[in-house]
Amino acid sequence: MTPEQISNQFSIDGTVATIKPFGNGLINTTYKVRTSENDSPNYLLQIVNHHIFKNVPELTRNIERVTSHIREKLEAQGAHDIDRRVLTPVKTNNGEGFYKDDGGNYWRMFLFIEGAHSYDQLTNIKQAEAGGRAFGQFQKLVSDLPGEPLYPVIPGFHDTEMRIKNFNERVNENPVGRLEEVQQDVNFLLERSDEYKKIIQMGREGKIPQRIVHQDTKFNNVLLDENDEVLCVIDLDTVMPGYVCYDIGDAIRNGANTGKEDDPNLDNVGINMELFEGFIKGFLQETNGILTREEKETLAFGAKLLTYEQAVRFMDDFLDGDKYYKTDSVKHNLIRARAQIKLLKSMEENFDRMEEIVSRYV
Ligand code: ADP
Ligand code: GN1
Ligand code: MG
Repeated sequence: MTPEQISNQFSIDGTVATIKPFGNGLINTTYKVRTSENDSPNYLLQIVNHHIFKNVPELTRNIERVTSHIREKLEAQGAHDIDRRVLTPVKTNNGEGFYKDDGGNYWRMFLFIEGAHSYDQLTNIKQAEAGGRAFGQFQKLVSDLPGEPLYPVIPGFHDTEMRIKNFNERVNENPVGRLEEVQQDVNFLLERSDEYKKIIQMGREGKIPQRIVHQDTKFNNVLLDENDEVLCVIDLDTVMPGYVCYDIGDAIRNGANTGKEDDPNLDNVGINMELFEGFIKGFLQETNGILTREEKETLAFGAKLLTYEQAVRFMDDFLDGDKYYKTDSVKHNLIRARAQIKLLKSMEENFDRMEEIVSRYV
């Protein structure tokens, strides 16, 4: 079926005019659906990657619960422009949250949020503060979600112990014969494995609480308005119970890098301390009152942890023959992994300053 036929399975206003690929996500496939009438909204159509998100009905239910809870809270606060402040899922003509086509693909739709910008890279400190605030606000909005815990869509998503165990297995198996050329990088990562099990261990010992967190806090998952003020956060597939340092940590990993996530020139890559400070400031502006002392002590470490984990994940996928992430070239995952290793080294060198900055905002 064509994307146009799929769109007509959903309960949309107006008639479909054009459908074009949209955005730079690494996991799902996204299209913008324009309608021909001026007074009809546009839509965002996605194929959910069901190899990664194995239970799409439960995933859909999580997103419905989270978005309707946020909407209710915004309404109760008398917020304006609510359709731009939270994602609005669109149902199928049969009232379902997704449409499964003959080929086994799962499609879903949201209202397209107009006038919104999402950037792959930040250009200034104001954006870093906005990014920090966006994920801080999100944590506050979902902190009182009623009902049973959210479904663990990807069990152990940021479970560093599990990631390291899987990585060790991959290294031992060396399934596509790529280990030799990356042995040094692999050693670098494995030497650090004990250090980065700390958060999981603290959680197990009850030193830090589990909360509902976003877990995929790339800057292009934040929508900003024309003045770079926060509209909302999107890409809610991984919203699950986890630890607070995952969100601010991944936001810094992705956003406070002087280079790109997949920068082939490692000289470009490093931690930008001004942007780091912006993220911390914005995040703590929103969350200072709800986080425990122990949680606040994990924030700077979270940036290192998520960078370490991302290096492990990209390298793991490289060793596995590129099965998880979309790639543009044979070495793309290796380039990504090396850029993350370089970023981690830079964070290790600057860690005392990072901790000192956090202590100024708590
Ligand atoms: P992926 O999981 O592949 O990253 P996303 O849900 O993040 O997919 O969507 C990809 C991109 O599409 C986002 O980075 C953002 O630019 C844009 N986008 C997603 N949802 C919306 C929306 N409802 N309105 C406007 N733009 C959106
Ligand atoms: C994926 O979907 P996207 O592009 O926002 C990945 C994240 C990684 C990120 C690295 C479900 O995010 O965990 O940090 O790529 N999402 C999933 O760019 O694995
Ligand atoms: Mg995304």
